[in-house]
Amino acid sequence: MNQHGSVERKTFCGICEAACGVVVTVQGDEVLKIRGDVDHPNSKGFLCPKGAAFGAVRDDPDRVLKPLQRQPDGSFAPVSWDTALDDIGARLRGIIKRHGREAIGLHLGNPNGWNYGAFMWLLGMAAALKTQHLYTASSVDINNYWVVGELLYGHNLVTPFPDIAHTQFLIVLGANPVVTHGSMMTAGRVKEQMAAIVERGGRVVVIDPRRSETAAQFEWQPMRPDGDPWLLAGMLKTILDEDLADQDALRFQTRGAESLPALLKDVTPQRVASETGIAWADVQALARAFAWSPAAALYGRCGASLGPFSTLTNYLINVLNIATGNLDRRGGMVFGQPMLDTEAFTKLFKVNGYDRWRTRVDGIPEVMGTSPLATLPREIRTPGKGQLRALLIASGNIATTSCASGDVGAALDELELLISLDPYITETNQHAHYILPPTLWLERDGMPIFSQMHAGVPYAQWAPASVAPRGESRDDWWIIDEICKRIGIVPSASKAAQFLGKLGIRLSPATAVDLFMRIGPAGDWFGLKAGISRRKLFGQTSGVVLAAEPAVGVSRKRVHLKDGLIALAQPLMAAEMARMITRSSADDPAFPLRLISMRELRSQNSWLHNVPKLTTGDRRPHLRIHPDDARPLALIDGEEVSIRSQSGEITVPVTISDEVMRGTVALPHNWGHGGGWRRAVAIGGGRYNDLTSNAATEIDVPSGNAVLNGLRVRVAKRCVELAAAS
Ligand SMILES: Nc1nc2c(c(=O)[nH]1)N[C@H]1C(S)=C(S)[C@@H](COP(=O)(O)OP(=O)(O)OC[C@H]3O[C@@H](n4cnc5c(=O)[nH]c(N)nc54)[C@H](O)[C@@H]3O)O[C@H]1N2
Ligand SMILES: Nc1nc2c(c(=O)[nH]1)N[C@H]1C(S)=C(S)[C@@H](COP(=O)(O)OP(=O)(O)OC[C@H]3O[C@@H](n4cnc5c(=O)[nH]c(N)nc54)[C@H](O)[C@@H]3O)O[C@H]1N2
Ligand code: SF4
Ligand SMILES: [Mo]
Repeated sequence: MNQHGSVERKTFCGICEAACGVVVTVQGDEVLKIRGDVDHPNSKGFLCPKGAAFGAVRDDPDRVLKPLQRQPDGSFAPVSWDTALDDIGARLRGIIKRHGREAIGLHLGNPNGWNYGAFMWLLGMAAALKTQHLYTASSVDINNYWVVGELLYGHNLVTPFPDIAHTQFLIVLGANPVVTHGSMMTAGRVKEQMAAIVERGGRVVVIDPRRSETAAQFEWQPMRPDGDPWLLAGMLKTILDEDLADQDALRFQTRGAESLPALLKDVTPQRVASETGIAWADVQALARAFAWSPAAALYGRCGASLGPFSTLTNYLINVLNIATGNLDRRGGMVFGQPMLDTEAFTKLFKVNGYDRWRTRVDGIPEVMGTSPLATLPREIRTPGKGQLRALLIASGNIATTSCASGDVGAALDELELLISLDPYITETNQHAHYILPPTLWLERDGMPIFSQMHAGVPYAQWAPASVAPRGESRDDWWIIDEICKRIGIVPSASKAAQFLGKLGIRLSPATAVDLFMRIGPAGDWFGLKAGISRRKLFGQTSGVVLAAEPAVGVSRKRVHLKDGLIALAQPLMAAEMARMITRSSADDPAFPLRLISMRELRSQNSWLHNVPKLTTGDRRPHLRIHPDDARPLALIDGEEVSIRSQSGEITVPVTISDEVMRGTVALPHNWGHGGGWRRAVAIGGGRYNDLTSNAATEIDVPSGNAVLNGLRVRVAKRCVELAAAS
């Protein structure tokens, strides 16, 4: 404590996957300052504007600090925890009696990735309910990764990431790490690490329809939206045709490599060039450079993950890395080395898997026990056994962030009970019967359950809460536990926990994770080894380095399939390839442009839009359009335009700029707020996902992942569209 009575406490920022180490200056109940922690193994002192401004979220006058109950007139009134929880319990018991446990659903939004307690208790609650109505943000994001992990490596969570600290050639396919700080890779100071690749004589090539902040700093290769699987297929074809594959790697790491030429038999140079907008000679040159590099990594993210063939795209990304000998190589793609062995943990409780059952209404394969968000409105509306009647949403704003957001909002009103755990009244939970206030990451202990899986420097961190919770907020896991108590279930997939729970002994998530971590590869085995435990980590809150770099040469140990061999031959992927080849991708003259999403530095998906410091200037989402596309439409920079898709229409201001390719338009998503976050609502703006579709025919077939990019749209002056409509 210093002379002014303030103390410094270390933890990590719980906003995005970078999980930057932070030092929080606290005086009594107040957060005075948040700065980067130079001692953190990955972030080494880095902090972005969001982490630095987070104190304003904690102190936000619009923050929900008491349980809220919806009144008949639609307004919300504060009630006590007991009143809220008892009434929720009674209503859920009634629903179970009338419709069965399977009528209750759960949705896990993105911030659960930094909330291990909530994450475990929600999965545990779904397991105890034996409900198939488990939804997650992964189905508008990364379900295709989980499917490819299961198919190729035998476990959903095996998702290799680039070893950017050592690579000589990084291909960034549809990702913008300069703004997003990396996803499915926790590479601290990512911008500097990428710049260092070039400084040491290597290359960074960014393949993107937009000259993103990342593309602007490195080599930009423009490509048409949805060109990804075509580009990758063309590159793989080149590598196989020119005998550039690493046969030793294929023999040692894989089985089924002989199936690859047949997979590509209908991929022609002409089609690759027309689908990608990249000359065939350039595709070949890229493939050769990638294969010749001594250490290369092909990394794809949202731009490669939110298109109509996202599982196929992801499969091809993996195959290209494998076939060039870059998987499990220093400077290539590497396996994570987490503090908590999440692969073993999920395996033990049979969470991992694929297509063990299909969704009730649309018959879509489950992914890790979850159903896709695209199906949610139909699961609410379609009568019959298993119809979704009650939903608990934890940190999700799906009436904005899910595909066909307007339809989601409307469907939520048809539920018998909607409960939301969220610090704000959002456009989603304004439909709820109860809004329950959670603590925020500064106010609870933290271990980076998600980020630890893809850490460039494998590390362990577990830090106590930095500051006391505001108001009557409670940890998400506690809220879930209290609800479970009232319906007589123990939120766990573990039989032992179920048994103990019936005796009245309930573990906390901290105890459960600590137990499992201590008997894991990095654990202290209760004193038998020099490893980690929660108590030890609490004493070293900047985090402990587990290894200087991720191990390589471990693929046979890390692959969960027979003999540790990667299964390259995948009939499902051959079927997807055939579907792609036969699908016409000709432009629809009624919707001649392709819309893509855009993330911004001072935003995090649909939130942080109520923080004054992060919302200065004109924060309305502006549509970016190329001058050559704007001219025939007679658009004037800054004017309001209409964007129309097959599914909806929104109005936004336009910015004319050559940062997007001709034929592509880009729009920041997850704006257009409603509810009680007044500043966010006042900013206004069109809601991107009012243009997207949740039709079962408009999602990625194998994974159920939503299609949010490459959307066919037309843009027009407001008056022109209004005249056409009347
Ligand atoms: N500041 C900030 N950081 C964030 C977030 C945020 O909202 N703001 N969100 C977090 C979350 S949840 C995630 S998942 C990550 C996402 O991390 P990233 O994937 O790095 O983020 P995006 O901005 O979605 O990047 C996608 C890129 O793909 C391009 N693109 C669009 N369509 C296509 C296409 O068809 N093909 C190709 N090749 N490219 C395409 C876009 O122009 C964009 O530059 O970011 C996380 N970090
Ligand atoms: N068009 C388009 N749509 C997209 C995307 C895109 O690229 N384009 N990206 C998609 C992606 S990658 C993702 S991950 C999703 C994200 O979408 P969501 O999963 O809906 O996540 P967020 O918008 O990040 O936050 C959801 C809510 O969590 C609340 N919250 C924050 N911290 C806590 C906490 O500690 N506890 C609780 N209980 N609540 C908390 C916030 O107030 C906010 O209301 O959006 C997807 N939507
Ligand atoms: S990069 Fe992500 S984790 Fe780091 S400070 Fe910013 S929001 Fe927080
Ligand atoms: Mo995401």
